[in-house]
Amino acid sequence: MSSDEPEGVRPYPGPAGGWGALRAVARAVREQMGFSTQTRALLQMNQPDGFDCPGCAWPDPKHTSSFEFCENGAKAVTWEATAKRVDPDFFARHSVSELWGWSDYALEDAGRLTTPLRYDAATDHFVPIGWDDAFARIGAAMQAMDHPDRMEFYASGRASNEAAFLYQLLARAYGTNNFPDCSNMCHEATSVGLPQSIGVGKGTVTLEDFEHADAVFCIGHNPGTNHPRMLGTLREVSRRGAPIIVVNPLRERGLERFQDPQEPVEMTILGSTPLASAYHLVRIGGDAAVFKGMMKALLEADAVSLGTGGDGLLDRAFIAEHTTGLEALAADIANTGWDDIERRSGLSRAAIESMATVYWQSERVIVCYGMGLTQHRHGTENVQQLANLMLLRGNIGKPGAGICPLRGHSNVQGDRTVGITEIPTEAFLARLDKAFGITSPRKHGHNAVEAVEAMRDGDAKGFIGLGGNLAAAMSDPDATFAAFRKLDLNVQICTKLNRTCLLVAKESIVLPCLGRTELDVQAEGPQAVTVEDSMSMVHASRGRLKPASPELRSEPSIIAGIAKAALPSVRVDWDALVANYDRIRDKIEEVFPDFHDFNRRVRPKGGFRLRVGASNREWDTPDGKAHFLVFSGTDEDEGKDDSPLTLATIRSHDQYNTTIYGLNDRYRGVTGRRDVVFVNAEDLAGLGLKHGDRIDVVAGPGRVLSGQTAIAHTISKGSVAAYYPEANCLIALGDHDKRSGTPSYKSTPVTLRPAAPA
Ligand SMILES: Nc1nc2c(c(=O)[nH]1)N[C@H]1C(S)=C(S)[C@@H](COP(=O)(O)OP(=O)(O)OC[C@H]3O[C@@H](n4cnc5c(=O)[nH]c(N)nc54)[C@H](O)[C@@H]3O)O[C@H]1N2
Ligand SMILES: Nc1nc2c(c(=O)[nH]1)N[C@H]1C(S)=C(S)[C@@H](COP(=O)(O)OP(=O)(O)OC[C@H]3O[C@@H](n4cnc5c(=O)[nH]c(N)nc54)[C@H](O)[C@@H]3O)O[C@H]1N2
Ligand SMILES: [Mo]
Repeated sequence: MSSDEPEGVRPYPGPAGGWGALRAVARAVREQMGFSTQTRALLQMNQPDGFDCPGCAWPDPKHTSSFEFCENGAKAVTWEATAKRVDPDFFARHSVSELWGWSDYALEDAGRLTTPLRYDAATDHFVPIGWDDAFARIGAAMQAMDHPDRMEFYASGRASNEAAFLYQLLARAYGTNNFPDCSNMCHEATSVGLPQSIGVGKGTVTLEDFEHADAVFCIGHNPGTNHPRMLGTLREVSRRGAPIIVVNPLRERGLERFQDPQEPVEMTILGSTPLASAYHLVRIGGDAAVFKGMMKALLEADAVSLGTGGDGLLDRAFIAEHTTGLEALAADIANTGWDDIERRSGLSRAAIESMATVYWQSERVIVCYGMGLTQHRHGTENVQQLANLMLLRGNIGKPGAGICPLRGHSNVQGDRTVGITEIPTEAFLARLDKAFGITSPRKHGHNAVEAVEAMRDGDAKGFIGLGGNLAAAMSDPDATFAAFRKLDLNVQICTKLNRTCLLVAKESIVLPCLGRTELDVQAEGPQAVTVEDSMSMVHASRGRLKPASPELRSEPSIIAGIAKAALPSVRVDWDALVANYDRIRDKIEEVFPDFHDFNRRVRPKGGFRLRVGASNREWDTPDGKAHFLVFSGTDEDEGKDDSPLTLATIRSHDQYNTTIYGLNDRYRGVTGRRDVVFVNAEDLAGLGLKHGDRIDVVAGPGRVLSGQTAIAHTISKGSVAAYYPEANCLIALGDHDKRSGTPSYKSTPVTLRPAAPA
């Protein structure tokens, strides 16, 4: 290590994966589980008869055991299957005020919850409470609300289809569509943007399409950390010689080189496979400019081809048969100047033309994308410009081509499919009402930002969290924490203690639930749940481990318990549904025709794929066509990127959203700390700062992240990155995509200044 490197900072020389990943798996098992007999059961992960990995939503059709090989899957699983416990004794020792001072890492690392808890304001401690008492208190508080819209029903994307379906039934039978959920902070721009373009808010590809793609574009996502099993797929693409083009402000090792731990030869000769064939360091917030630039280059090259007697480069037959709106799009692209495109994207015209050339020289193209596209003020339009680009050459609905949004939580897509949405359609509500003999409310409800605003303004008084940690995940902790503290009721259904549990209300109850890995036995025997991955594949998941405590209940059974207490007059046989989840699946099938024959089709290994119209060139839009949509200009952050520096919040290699597993970010060369900010070396020098300086990041009055260490990193000029959730204090609650409500976590204008002496 060179002597002037800051502590814990040293460039990482190796490929992604490799022995580093295997060592990390071993460490995760040792630190969380010791030498318990449970560890062998972990090898059931993603086995035909085992449980679905809670780590990410990347598909795994071969169902080969990836526990030993997927480092971050192993971290997710060992974190849940930990031998550590927070039991009544723990809560007797530590007051809530004391726990509030603990870090997010320490709170969750303390272990699994073992018993229902109620906050006792007189002593400032959580105290154990029986399940029936807990349900009765929640039911009474819900009944005391003067309107059903006073309640917010939050969900995080780990909940199974069965739990999510019962949860939306509970809320709608109660009388509200207030469903803030993690998706609102994640791929909402996809869920809102793509239906207008192509009639469905999901990805259009299957894993098999990657075997046939002539080129793959990876835009604004970091698979080495967040979707590690995808590296195996990209490796195959690269080995076939198909180009992989990356657009990302940071150089991410997981997009550059991969050593596959499942490949003995690669491992023993220390070889690795290069991934990206071209890596474009775009400016944060420059993607709309990149897409429009690629379309401009394509349209220009198309005109040249036609002018010289060629057939042109657009798929004209596809466009004529399947789309509308090309003229308006072409006019807008013609109006968008190269100088504007270059300035916003931070990339040269030549670089963008080179991407366009790969694009049109390839018959079949897949574009993958993540939070780098969606978490902007115009995230929705960003996604739509990407769809335009794909439609120009008919790259949707043919083998080897399509759009591939990298979903977040392992079942976030499934939760949406089975009704967790604040903007339900009439057709769905009508079927739900018929299936259960209820009358669902028609008024649309709150998304995540709106829910916190309603709590802040006193319009919402009760909150139930089906998993997740909304208070820590949302922007603007000052505003968000204050909003939670005003509640009458805060109920958290979770596996571990987190910050949202500690924001106590008049009545605060924590209900500990089974995790994905654990055996779930109900009145009629052991149960399986189902989940839907990023590619619309639905399959079963069965936990095998002994539950962390005999008192834990499953999410469906907890939801049923709340429902029975809160809604005594609603005539749903909750007990029968929970006794055998087949009955919940029968009801899902009744409400959602796409799940026809659900129980039979989900039994075989691998499950089945839900219909995605666009994959078959069936466009579920009002006029049955795919739409080219115009986004004027290139400013995807509305004036914000006129600021010299723009900050994106990102995930380290040792975290799962607000869950911090450890303090290393191996591929970015950071060890034992998270108080770092990645900056371009020229930008640092321009500010008179050096690599290793202590700095404050300032986003506006009262919005300061202080005492960070500046790291000179391979990041585009004008771009700065820091870790989420620490940097959430820089982002205002009102700063979000107006169309989808997605907070613009990836585009905060900031300035850097030397930190005040400690
Ligand atoms: N181990 C692990 N796995 C996870 C998660 C986790 O926290 N840990 N989280 C899960 C969830 S909920 C989600 S949503 C996904 C998140 O998966 P990703 O989308 O990969 O997550 P991020 O780390 O937020 O950011 C992704 C990338 O966007 C780039 N970026 C930032 N701004 C821009 C921009 O303006 N343009 C472009 N082109 N790129 C930009 C960053 O450099 C970074 O490489 O992963 C899921 N899987
Ligand atoms: N600045 C910034 N903020 C962001 C983002 C960003 O990129 N930058 N990303 C956003 C994104 S993409 C997302 S998805 C959100 C994530 O927001 P959330 O989904 O709300 O947060 P998580 O950190 O995933 O939730 C962790 C908690 O879930 C509970 N849990 C874990 N497993 C289970 C289970 O099986 N059942 C139940 N009931 N509970 C369980 C545990 O108690 C744990 O504390 O954050 C968003 N916030
Ligand atoms: Mo997410």
